[in-house]
Order: sequence, then C-alpha cells, then structure tokens
Amino acid sequence: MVQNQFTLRLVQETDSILQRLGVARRLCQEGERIVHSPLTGEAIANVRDADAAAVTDAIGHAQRAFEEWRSVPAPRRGELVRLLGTELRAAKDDLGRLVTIETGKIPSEGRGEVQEMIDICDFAVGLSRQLYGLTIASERPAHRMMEQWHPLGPVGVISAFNFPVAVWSWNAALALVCGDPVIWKPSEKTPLTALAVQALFLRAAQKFGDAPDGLSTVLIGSREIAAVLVKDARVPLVSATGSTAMGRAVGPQLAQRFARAILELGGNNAAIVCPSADLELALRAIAFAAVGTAGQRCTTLRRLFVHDEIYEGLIDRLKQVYVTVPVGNPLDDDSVLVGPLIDEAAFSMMQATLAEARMHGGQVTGGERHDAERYPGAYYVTPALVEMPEQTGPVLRETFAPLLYVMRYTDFEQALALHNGVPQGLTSSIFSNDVREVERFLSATGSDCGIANVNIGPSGAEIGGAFGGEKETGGGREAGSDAWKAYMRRVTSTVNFGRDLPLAQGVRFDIG
Ligand code: UN1
Repeated sequence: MVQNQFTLRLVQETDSILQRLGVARRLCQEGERIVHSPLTGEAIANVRDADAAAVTDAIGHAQRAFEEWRSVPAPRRGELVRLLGTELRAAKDDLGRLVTIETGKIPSEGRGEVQEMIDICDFAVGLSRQLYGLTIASERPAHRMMEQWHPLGPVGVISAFNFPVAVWSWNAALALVCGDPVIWKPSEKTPLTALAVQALFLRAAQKFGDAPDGLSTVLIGSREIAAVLVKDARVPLVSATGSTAMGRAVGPQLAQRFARAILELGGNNAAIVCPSADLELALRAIAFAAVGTAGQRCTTLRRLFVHDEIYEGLIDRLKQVYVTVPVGNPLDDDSVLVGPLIDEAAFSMMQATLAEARMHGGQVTGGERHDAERYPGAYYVTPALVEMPEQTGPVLRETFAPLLYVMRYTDFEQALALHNGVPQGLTSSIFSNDVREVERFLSATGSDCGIANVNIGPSGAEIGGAFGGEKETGGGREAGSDAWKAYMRRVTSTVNFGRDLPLAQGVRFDIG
C-alpha cells in the first residue's frame, strides 16, 4: 500500500510514543506480526510472537517469582503498585494516545482508560493493608476460629482489544498486592499498548528495587499462547475477557484441572425507559452507552425498551442524535465522538447483522460506511438504530458494533421479562423516577445482570464496584469490592488454647 501522509504521521507518532514509554525498538519493529491502526487501517509496527517454549519459560519464571513474592509483606507489595500508578500518571497522555491509535477510541476515552488503570492502582494500594480475614466464634471452650488469605500463585490474564490495558490493570493491580505474579496474553490486535504497559511496569519495578524477575510477563501472539496458559497446572487462576465462544473453550479446560476462572464474556445490555423518566438525562445516557466507543464495550447498550407513552418523542430525539453525531478519525477532528470499528471483520459482522434485523422486521436508521474514500483501509460507520417489532433473531446476540435495537412496551412486567430474556447478563439500566419500578428492577425479581443501574447508562462503570455478569457472561468478578478474594487462597484455622480436647458437634471419642 502506498504510504500516504496519514500513515507516515501515525507511524512516526507511534514510534515516538513507544520510545518515550520505554519500549525497545527490537520489540516493535522487528517481528512478523503486523500491527494496524483502525484509524487508517495501515501498518504502524511489527511485533514478534512468543512461541510455546517462551510461554512455558514465562510460567516457570512466574512460579519462581511467586515463591519470593508471597513472603513480601502485603503493604510492601502495595508499594510496587503505588509506583506503577505513579508511572501511569506520568504516562497518561502518551499511553492514552497509544490506546487511541491502536483501538480507535476517541482521545478522551483513551485517556479515560488510563485513568481507570490509575484508579485501580490506588484502590489496590489501600487494599494492600486491608486483606482482612475474619475471626469467628468457636462453639468449643478455649478455641478460636479464624480465616487468613494467602497468595495463590501465577495468574494468567487474557484480554480483549476493546479495553486493551485497563482490564489487565484490574487483574494485575489486585494480583500483585495479593502476592501473585501475572502472565498476560493481550489481544493480538493490540500488542503495542501491552508492550508499553510492561515497559512502565519494569520502570516501577526498578524503582521498587528488589522485585523478583518474572512478576509480570507479556506474551504476544494468537490463541495458541492462551491455550498453553490455560492448560498449565502451575497457573491456578486464569482471568479471561472476550467472547462467549472463547469462554466456552477456556472454561471447561480450567474446570478439568480444577483451576479457578474469572470469565468476563459477552454482554447484551438493555435499558428500560419508563414514563416518569427524565428524558433529557436518558437521551444523553443512551447516546453515550450505545454510540460511545463505537459500540465496542462489553457494557455497550444494545437493547432499549421504551414505554409506549413516551416512545415517539424519545425515538425522534434519538434519531436526531444518530444522524448528527460526529463520526470519523478523532485525530483529524476534536469534535469526533465515534471512531472506527476495529477491523473489516467487525464491519462485515455489523452489516450482516443489520440485514438479518431487517428480515425480522427491523427499521434501520444509520449503519452506513463512512469516510471510505478518505480511509479505504479503515472501517468507520454511522451508528445504527434499529426499531424492532419484537425481541427476535439478532437481538438475542451480542454484535460488537454501534447497533441499538429499540422496542416498545406497555406493561412494566413484560419489559422486565424481555429485559432478562436473553442468554447474557452483564449490565443493565432503568430510567425512572417511580420508586416502585426502580426498587423492583434492583430486587431479587428484577434485573438478572451483574450490574443494575438507575438513571445512568449501563456502560462506564467505576472500578470501586465488582465488575462482571451472570449467565453466558461467565459469572466472574473483577476490580473493586471483594473481587480480590479470587486472587488468594483462604485458610480456615481453629486454634485450641485450652488443655482439653472437646470435639465439635458434641461428638465423644474417648480412647480411655
Ligand atoms: C469492557 O468493555 O470489557 O464499564 C470493560 C465500562 C468500563 C469497562 C468496560 N469501565 O464500560
């Protein structure tokens, strides 16, 4: 392909960012794997794939690092994560820009992703002094029961292109304070941000002084790398983010060897807009959740149930948003809110899904290719709003694109049933000022998702809460709350400080 001005600019900028972040040129200019920017579709770097032997070696290193790291006091382990947070703060603009170049996110979302990493580092530093166990009342005299949380072992992290670095940080920041090394297999579509984060980690480790080698490893390559990680008995926990198909492959293999899994798979997130909703607020929330990140978040809003009474008004306003929202290369124009799809396959999938939706009676607004002449190798689309007569066909699946299905409802119970009537269960929202509807939505008989929000959209979660979902979303929880417990092993101990040996449950066993 002819090198045009865009390519040259992007190649040079990528190179200078990688240099500033400390990535050696041999890691990003010598390999056989070509990295493309979805902004222009053109090649920006070449990276080298790890082979199976490198994966096995990395696991060995991590295992040895674990033997040292587990004995380092947790608050001292927190110091390493504090230093990582400091590196990320200093590198926020550069790393955020690299996220934009490698994924196509708009700059504010690129920087936001790095902020999410900083936030989880801060959280983990505090956590390093709060890895609390319980003291439990014993039923026996002069006995005490307690729980301790001990480091688990090397943690495998498999991440997706759409949050190429934040998802690693949710896992790594917790794992490191919990005493666990991390072995990371990033998406093959986003190796550069992974190499950059590893370089920042190594800087932090150097400042820390005596961190063992092998605490953090990045393995670039395709799914064969992940397969080795998933099979190796020295990796007691694998945290995997991606499609439901990936989870179906990985989950049973981990179960086979009794390893732990944190699975964060497909989402098909919905919102219900009730008659009492603040429609201006709902409109903004829906726009960000459905159209932001070009519909490529696992938390993206994909299904919208709107009450009959307010349907026409809201749909008219939404359509206006859909036809006017600025789409394009965010590096050309600051006002752009919707960047490109990740690649051609994502575009073809979106088009095929739109065709299928039409066959099911869907009325489509938008969804066309945009800027194809200017960027023939990139895949920009106008976001698609699809009015559906029923929740059928493609509405039951996750399509990773800016594609929102809108459906009318008259009865709240019916809307709730449809809301829960899909295989996935990640995030959800209700827009209502009616306390009965809101509380019902949040109750045991309401939304069946891992995240249920009120008067905000389903995407853009903060790190303080546990992140993850139910059903085909996989059941894993990452980030805040007590998600850290998955990265440690619990030991329950009963201590007898008396001179007698009473048995629990009143059992008598006198040996005379
Ligand atoms: C993802 O898309 O895999 O809640 C993660 C959000 C972000 C994380 C999304 N904080 O939208």
